[in-house]
Amino acid sequence: MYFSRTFVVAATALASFGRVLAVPLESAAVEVRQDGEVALPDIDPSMNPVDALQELQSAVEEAMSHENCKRGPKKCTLATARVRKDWAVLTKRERKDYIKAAQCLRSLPSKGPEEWSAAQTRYDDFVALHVNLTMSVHGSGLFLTWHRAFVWSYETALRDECGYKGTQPYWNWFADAEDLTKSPVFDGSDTSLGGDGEFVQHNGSLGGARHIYLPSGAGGGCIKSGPFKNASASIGPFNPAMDGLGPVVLDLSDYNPRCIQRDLNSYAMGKWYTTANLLNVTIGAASRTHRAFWSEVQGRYPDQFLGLHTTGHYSINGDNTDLYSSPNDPAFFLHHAMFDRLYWMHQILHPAEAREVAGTLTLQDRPPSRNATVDDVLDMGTLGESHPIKDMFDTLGGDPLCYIYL
Ligand SMILES: [Cu+2]
Repeated sequence: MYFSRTFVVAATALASFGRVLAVPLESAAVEVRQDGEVALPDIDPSMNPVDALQELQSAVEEAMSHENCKRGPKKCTLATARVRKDWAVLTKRERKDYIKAAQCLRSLPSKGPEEWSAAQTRYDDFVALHVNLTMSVHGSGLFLTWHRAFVWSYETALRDECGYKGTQPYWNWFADAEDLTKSPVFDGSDTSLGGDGEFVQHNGSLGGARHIYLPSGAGGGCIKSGPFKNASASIGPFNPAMDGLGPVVLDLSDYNPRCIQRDLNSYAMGKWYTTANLLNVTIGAASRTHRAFWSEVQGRYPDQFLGLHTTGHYSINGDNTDLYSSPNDPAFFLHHAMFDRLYWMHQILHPAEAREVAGTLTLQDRPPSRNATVDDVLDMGTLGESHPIKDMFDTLGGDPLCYIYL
């Protein structure tokens, strides 16, 4: 269903009905009330995760259409918003344009501060800022919105600095839960972000702050095929969880040229990218409050639950298991766009929770710090404008965000 058509249908419905609106969909029904409360869709938990996600997307589009009717004239509208899409539905031409822009950013010189001398390229500036802020933008009240701003800045840099005309695509985890090597993102073709790493014998990874053992896949070494074959990094690693990845460096002045490593890990995909885990954080128990969502998507490591965010990192594995320098892998941004899509879905389905913040200013509140507030500024360094958290809640807010997911 195209968004614009949904919007027209919804606008007509809103004009002709009263306080409560019920809009029938093909397979799920979502009821939207004018007071901003969204009645959640009823989705069969035995459905496969790809179909369940599609049902959620339909419900989100319906809810967003109703919300859009109430907006006055705005800088950002559904007609002007960047539409972020699944990598799998992009044309070959669109994928190649994105790959070309990402490679362009990896060839432009760094604009970063001198003390981060390991950063050679403009792409490295993204890695360096992420490294520098790691302890405040993970497991904290900044986690969701900082990463939203980070992906927005990356998408904007691709456009403004590398002439990219498209939008930031996402990697649909759930479509690849059975075999990651067949994913259009990772199949190693010339329209992928490169394939698996070369096989290197190693003993798996210790994920979730070393609570969760993940067996090795068939890779472990440098990316062996596709546009990012043997792609290199200059920064890190600092704290990789894959066995054998290293040696580690100490800081951002430590220039460490090497290849990016991967070990595509279908074990993690199959175990955690399930319908139950998807529904839990979107319409289930862990979706009821922002805090519950924020907490659950980050995993419950001592319970052997990696969570939807970390699972993506450990499915790509290799350099992606390093909490600090994981953005070295260009697939980071497709993973984080999908994660941001999940947050976006949660916000639209739970509008009363959409502008809430949970957590403090430090990773799992270590060292103890005050609660984050909507006025805390999300530092983007040289990557783009820094905005307060409150500017990052509404992806159609227009200052600066203006995008949706399809
Ligand atoms: Cu991160």
